[in-house]
Amino acid sequence: MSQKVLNTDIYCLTGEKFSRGRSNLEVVKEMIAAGVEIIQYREKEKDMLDKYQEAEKLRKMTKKAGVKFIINDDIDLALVVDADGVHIGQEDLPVDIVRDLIGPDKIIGLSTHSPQQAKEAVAQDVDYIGVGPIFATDTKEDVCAPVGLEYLEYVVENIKLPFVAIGGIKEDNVELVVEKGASCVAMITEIVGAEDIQEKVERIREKMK
Ligand code: 3NM
Repeated sequence: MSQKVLNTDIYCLTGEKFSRGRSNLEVVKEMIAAGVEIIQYREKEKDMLDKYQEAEKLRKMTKKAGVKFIINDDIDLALVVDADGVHIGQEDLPVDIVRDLIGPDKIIGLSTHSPQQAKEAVAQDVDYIGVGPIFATDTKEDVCAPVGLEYLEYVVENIKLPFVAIGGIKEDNVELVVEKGASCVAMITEIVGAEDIQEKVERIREKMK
Protein backbone atom coordinates (compact mmCIF):
# COMPACT_ATOMS: atom_id res chain seq x y z
CA MET A 1 0.00 0.00 0.00
CA SER A 2 2.67 2.47 1.01
CA GLN A 3 3.97 3.31 -2.45
CA LYS A 4 0.53 4.28 -3.63
CA VAL A 5 -0.69 6.14 -0.62
CA LEU A 6 0.35 9.62 -1.79
CA ASN A 7 0.03 9.03 -5.48
CA THR A 8 -1.70 12.38 -5.87
CA ASP A 9 -0.83 16.07 -6.00
CA ILE A 10 -2.91 17.80 -3.32
CA TYR A 11 -3.53 16.55 0.21
CA CYS A 12 -6.32 18.49 1.89
CA LEU A 13 -6.97 18.91 5.61
CA THR A 14 -9.98 20.33 7.39
CA GLY A 15 -9.75 23.40 9.61
CA GLU A 16 -13.19 24.70 10.35
CA LYS A 17 -12.09 27.88 12.05
CA PHE A 18 -10.37 28.99 8.85
CA SER A 19 -13.26 28.02 6.59
CA ARG A 20 -15.08 31.37 6.33
CA GLY A 21 -18.03 30.17 8.38
CA ARG A 22 -18.58 27.08 6.23
CA SER A 23 -18.96 23.70 7.89
CA ASN A 24 -16.46 20.90 7.34
CA LEU A 25 -19.19 19.07 5.47
CA GLU A 26 -19.57 21.90 2.96
CA VAL A 27 -15.83 22.29 2.61
CA VAL A 28 -15.15 18.58 2.10
CA LYS A 29 -17.93 18.44 -0.47
CA GLU A 30 -16.12 21.16 -2.41
CA MET A 31 -12.78 19.37 -2.07
CA ILE A 32 -14.30 16.18 -3.46
CA ALA A 33 -15.91 18.11 -6.30
CA ALA A 34 -12.50 19.59 -7.06
CA GLY A 35 -11.13 16.06 -7.53
CA VAL A 36 -8.99 15.95 -4.38
CA GLU A 37 -8.06 12.34 -3.62
CA ILE A 38 -6.97 12.43 0.01
CA ILE A 39 -8.50 14.37 2.90
CA GLN A 40 -7.46 14.47 6.54
CA TYR A 41 -9.94 15.26 9.27
CA ARG A 42 -8.08 17.55 11.66
CA GLU A 43 -10.01 19.34 14.38
CA LYS A 44 -7.91 19.90 17.48
CA GLU A 45 -10.45 21.83 19.51
CA LYS A 46 -13.71 19.93 19.12
CA ASP A 47 -14.83 17.39 21.68
CA MET A 48 -14.87 13.73 20.77
CA LEU A 49 -18.63 13.41 20.32
CA ASP A 50 -18.67 16.27 17.78
CA LYS A 51 -15.66 14.81 16.02
CA TYR A 52 -17.26 11.38 15.89
CA GLN A 53 -20.52 12.67 14.44
CA GLU A 54 -18.76 14.80 11.88
CA ALA A 55 -16.18 12.19 10.91
CA GLU A 56 -18.91 9.60 10.37
CA LYS A 57 -20.59 11.83 7.80
CA LEU A 58 -17.31 12.73 6.15
CA ARG A 59 -16.36 9.06 5.95
CA LYS A 60 -19.59 8.29 4.11
CA MET A 61 -19.02 11.14 1.67
CA THR A 62 -15.40 10.24 1.01
CA LYS A 63 -16.09 6.53 0.66
CA LYS A 64 -18.79 7.18 -1.89
CA ALA A 65 -16.40 9.37 -3.86
CA GLY A 66 -13.46 6.95 -3.61
CA VAL A 67 -11.46 9.52 -1.66
CA LYS A 68 -8.96 8.45 1.01
CA PHE A 69 -9.94 9.61 4.48
CA ILE A 70 -7.35 10.03 7.22
CA ILE A 71 -8.01 10.98 10.85
CA ASN A 72 -5.59 13.22 12.71
CA ASP A 73 -4.33 11.86 16.05
CA ASP A 74 -7.36 9.83 17.21
CA ILE A 75 -6.79 6.13 16.59
CA ASP A 76 -10.09 5.17 18.22
CA LEU A 77 -11.97 7.59 15.99
CA ALA A 78 -10.18 6.28 12.89
CA LEU A 79 -11.23 2.76 13.82
CA VAL A 80 -14.88 3.47 14.66
CA VAL A 81 -15.53 5.40 11.47
CA ASP A 82 -13.44 2.98 9.41
CA ALA A 83 -11.13 5.67 8.08
CA ASP A 84 -8.37 4.65 5.71
CA GLY A 85 -5.78 5.63 8.26
CA VAL A 86 -4.47 7.92 10.93
CA HIS A 87 -1.95 10.75 10.94
CA ILE A 88 0.12 11.16 14.08
CA GLY A 89 2.76 13.54 15.39
CA GLN A 90 6.06 13.09 17.17
CA GLU A 91 4.42 13.40 20.58
CA ASP A 92 1.73 10.80 19.96
CA LEU A 93 1.87 7.10 20.78
CA PRO A 94 4.85 5.26 19.27
CA VAL A 95 4.29 3.99 15.74
CA ASP A 96 4.54 0.30 16.68
CA ILE A 97 1.78 0.75 19.26
CA VAL A 98 -0.37 2.63 16.75
CA ARG A 99 0.21 -0.17 14.24
CA ASP A 100 -0.85 -2.79 16.79
CA LEU A 101 -4.01 -0.85 17.53
CA ILE A 102 -5.01 0.05 14.01
CA GLY A 103 -4.04 -3.15 12.23
CA PRO A 104 -1.84 -3.98 9.25
CA ASP A 105 -4.02 -2.58 6.49
CA LYS A 106 -4.56 1.00 7.58
CA ILE A 107 -2.39 3.91 6.57
CA ILE A 108 -0.15 5.52 9.18
CA GLY A 109 1.23 8.98 8.45
CA LEU A 110 3.79 10.61 10.73
CA SER A 111 4.75 14.29 10.93
CA THR A 112 8.50 14.88 10.80
CA HIS A 113 10.48 18.08 11.16
CA SER A 114 14.14 17.08 10.87
CA PRO A 115 16.47 14.66 9.07
CA GLN A 116 16.79 12.69 12.31
CA GLN A 117 13.03 12.19 12.55
CA ALA A 118 12.84 11.22 8.88
CA LYS A 119 15.56 8.61 9.37
CA GLU A 120 13.74 7.23 12.38
CA ALA A 121 10.52 7.04 10.39
CA VAL A 122 12.19 4.87 7.77
CA ALA A 123 12.91 2.27 10.42
CA GLN A 124 9.28 2.26 11.54
CA ASP A 125 6.11 0.92 10.04
CA VAL A 126 4.80 4.18 8.60
CA ASP A 127 3.25 4.52 5.15
CA TYR A 128 4.19 8.14 4.59
CA ILE A 129 5.71 11.12 6.38
CA GLY A 130 4.74 14.77 6.59
CA VAL A 131 7.68 17.08 5.90
CA GLY A 132 7.39 20.53 7.41
CA PRO A 133 6.74 23.21 8.24
CA ILE A 134 8.21 24.33 4.94
CA PHE A 135 7.20 27.96 5.48
CA ALA A 136 5.91 29.89 8.49
CA THR A 137 2.39 28.95 9.51
CA ASP A 138 0.02 30.02 12.26
CA THR A 139 -2.31 27.09 11.61
CA LYS A 140 -0.54 24.54 13.76
CA GLU A 141 -0.15 25.96 17.22
CA ASP A 142 2.70 23.93 18.70
CA VAL A 143 4.77 23.56 15.58
CA CYS A 144 8.48 24.27 15.44
CA ALA A 145 10.00 27.11 13.41
CA PRO A 146 9.92 26.59 9.65
CA VAL A 147 12.50 24.10 8.50
CA GLY A 148 12.37 25.60 5.05
CA LEU A 149 13.15 24.01 1.77
CA GLU A 150 16.40 22.60 3.10
CA TYR A 151 14.76 19.80 5.04
CA LEU A 152 12.58 19.05 2.04
CA GLU A 153 15.70 18.74 -0.11
CA TYR A 154 17.20 16.35 2.42
CA VAL A 155 14.12 14.12 2.26
CA VAL A 156 13.99 14.19 -1.54
CA GLU A 157 17.59 13.08 -1.73
CA ASN A 158 17.81 10.62 1.15
CA ILE A 159 14.48 9.21 2.27
CA LYS A 160 12.71 6.46 0.42
CA LEU A 161 9.26 6.94 1.88
CA PRO A 162 6.28 8.64 0.32
CA PHE A 163 6.05 12.16 1.76
CA VAL A 164 3.82 15.18 1.74
CA ALA A 165 5.23 18.70 2.14
CA ILE A 166 3.27 20.88 4.57
CA GLY A 167 3.26 24.21 6.36
CA GLY A 168 2.56 27.65 4.91
CA ILE A 169 2.21 26.34 1.37
CA LYS A 170 0.10 28.61 -0.84
CA GLU A 171 -0.83 29.04 -4.46
CA ASP A 172 1.96 31.60 -4.80
CA ASN A 173 4.79 29.54 -3.31
CA VAL A 174 3.81 26.00 -4.30
CA GLU A 175 6.06 26.13 -7.37
CA LEU A 176 9.13 26.42 -5.13
CA VAL A 177 8.10 23.30 -3.25
CA VAL A 178 7.47 21.33 -6.43
CA GLU A 179 10.77 22.52 -7.91
CA LYS A 180 12.57 21.03 -4.91
CA GLY A 181 11.02 17.67 -5.68
CA ALA A 182 7.74 17.42 -3.79
CA SER A 183 4.98 15.81 -5.80
CA CYS A 184 2.35 15.93 -3.07
CA VAL A 185 1.61 19.08 -1.05
CA ALA A 186 -0.70 19.60 1.92
CA MET A 187 -2.50 22.85 2.62
CA ILE A 188 -5.02 23.91 5.19
CA THR A 189 -5.75 27.66 5.15
CA GLU A 190 -5.01 28.20 1.49
CA ILE A 191 -7.76 25.78 0.51
CA VAL A 192 -10.35 25.84 3.30
CA GLY A 193 -10.12 29.64 3.40
CA ALA A 194 -10.54 30.09 -0.34
CA GLU A 195 -13.70 31.78 -1.49
CA ASP A 196 -14.06 29.27 -4.30
CA ILE A 197 -12.40 26.00 -3.29
CA GLN A 198 -12.75 24.33 -6.67
CA GLU A 199 -11.16 27.25 -8.49
CA LYS A 200 -8.38 27.41 -5.92
CA VAL A 201 -7.55 23.71 -6.35
CA GLU A 202 -7.55 24.14 -10.12
CA ARG A 203 -5.14 27.08 -9.94
CA ILE A 204 -2.81 25.23 -7.55
CA ARG A 205 -2.80 22.25 -9.91
CA GLU A 206 -1.85 24.53 -12.81
CA LYS A 207 1.09 25.88 -10.78
CA MET A 208 2.20 22.36 -9.89
CA LYS A 209 2.46 21.20 -13.48
N1 3NM B 1 1.52 20.23 10.19
P1 3NM B 1 -1.32 25.70 6.58
S1 3NM B 1 2.43 22.46 9.50
C1 3NM B 1 -0.93 20.57 10.28
O1 3NM B 1 4.98 20.89 9.84
C2 3NM B 1 0.42 21.05 10.03
O2 3NM B 1 4.00 19.07 10.42
C3 3NM B 1 2.66 20.86 9.96
O3 3NM B 1 -1.43 24.57 7.69
C4 3NM B 1 3.98 20.23 10.08
O4 3NM B 1 -1.38 25.04 5.26
C5 3NM B 1 0.77 22.32 9.63
O5 3NM B 1 -2.51 26.56 6.84
C6 3NM B 1 -0.19 23.44 9.34
O6 3NM B 1 -0.01 26.41 6.83
C7 3NM B 1 -0.47 23.58 7.88
